[in-house]
Amino acid sequence: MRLPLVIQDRSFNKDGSLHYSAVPLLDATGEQAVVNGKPVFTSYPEFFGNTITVNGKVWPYLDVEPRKYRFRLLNGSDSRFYNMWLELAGGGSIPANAVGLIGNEGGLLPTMVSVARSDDSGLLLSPGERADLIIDFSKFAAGAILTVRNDAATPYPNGDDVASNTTGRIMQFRINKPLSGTDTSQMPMNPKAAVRPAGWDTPSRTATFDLQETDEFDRFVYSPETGTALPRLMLRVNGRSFADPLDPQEFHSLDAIEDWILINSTVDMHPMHIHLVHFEVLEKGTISADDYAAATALSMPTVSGIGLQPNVDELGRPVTPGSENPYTVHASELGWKETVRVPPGSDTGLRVGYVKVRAKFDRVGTYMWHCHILAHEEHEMMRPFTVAP
Ligand SMILES: [Cu+2]
Repeated sequence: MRLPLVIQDRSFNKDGSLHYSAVPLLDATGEQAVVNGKPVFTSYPEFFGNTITVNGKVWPYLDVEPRKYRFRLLNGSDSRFYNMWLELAGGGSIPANAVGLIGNEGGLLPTMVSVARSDDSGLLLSPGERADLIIDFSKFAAGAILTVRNDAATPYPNGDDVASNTTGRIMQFRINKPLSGTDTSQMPMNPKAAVRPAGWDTPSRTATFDLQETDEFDRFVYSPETGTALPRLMLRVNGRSFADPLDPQEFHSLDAIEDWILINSTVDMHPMHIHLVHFEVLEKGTISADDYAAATALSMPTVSGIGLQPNVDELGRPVTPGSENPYTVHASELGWKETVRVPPGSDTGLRVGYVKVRAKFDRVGTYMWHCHILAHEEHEMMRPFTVAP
């Protein structure tokens, strides 16, 4: 059995229609902006719904047989991350070999990753990320009920809003169907090693992109919470908005193999999605804020001489590669990726996060790359790049 599961958070109005928050957009004089005679509203730079839907249904359940099922998960939420795990009704532990991650966006993983439990190994999915997952329901008693839970903080990872009784529940599996035939399938322990193109170990160039959260000072939003007007948040890449001209780093020679370093000085984790290419995630870690400040300015085209330190957390402490710490590359990120979670800077400002990826740009054209928090993308955290002979 192979089933797609599209996970999204939604809010609803009393009549059942979808609710999406919007606030008046104010101009520099404090009056609501008007375009073509109509008052302008703007969205928040993040949206979090208060219910969870799977394939369009709120908190659904699936009746299953006591056999292996293969699921293709997509986090299709606007802004919400999920750290998912299974909870057995009535208590009891989940066997580590009952839940195996075998692939992500670009294909299969070199080694299956157990993502069974909340304590040390949930399945973390940011908006835009996909997971190829096998659950073996034969490891549980007939009649068992498994709830897919979530305990990711919102905004991730530094937000105060820890998943609640509502957003902490995603769906259920109820093992109450008879076995329709013998399950002869095996859990694939080593699904597929990456096959890298020729020249992979000698990239021709390193491009550096700085993810920024800045304020607009001629556009304001009214905040109902505080009763005050605040500058509208603008997210930029190297100081550029979506419609700004291409930076030399955003031109790629056809078939070039290049590294991209994505730097994150904000407190949010940004799931950056690059169109066209599948890439390999090489490093995650931090940069000291002093090195970063010395090498950058808001309008910088490139950064050089910065002290990258892989597998170092927001306080400069070493972290174990492959661990759950967001400042290292996790085993679930070892396949071909399309979206990579870029770790945040520290809230003390001592260090900023970074990730380094490698890709081959093998098709001519102009493509997009953007934060897959859709509200960030719509607040300008999106850029084009061009591949040409
Ligand atoms: Cu973002």
